[in-house]
Amino acid sequence: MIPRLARPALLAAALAGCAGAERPARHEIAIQAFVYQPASAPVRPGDTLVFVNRDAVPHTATAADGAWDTGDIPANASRTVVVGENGVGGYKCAYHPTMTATLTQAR
Ligand SMILES: [Cu+2]
Repeated sequence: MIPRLARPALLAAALAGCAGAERPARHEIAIQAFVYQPASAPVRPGDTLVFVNRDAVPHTATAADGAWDTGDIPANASRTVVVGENGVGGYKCAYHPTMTATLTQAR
């Protein structure tokens, strides 16, 4: 038999394990020197992406398939998007085609 005092700890551990798998995550992606950092981020639907532009010029983060778009991210500003059901794939800056990065399926 499990001692009474152990039960809350076991329950908390079980809930923490569950929450770790399902709670939406927040991913900060910096844009610095015309590069997305990190260039590849593992995400799940419902996760939040925060793009922080540390350059002196505006950028965007625009899905290659057009599914989502931050719109303009002014210098030293940030924009937030929520990952959709089919949110994985490449994205780029609408102004600077060499700026590319990828969202991958988190496991
Ligand atoms: Cu750009």
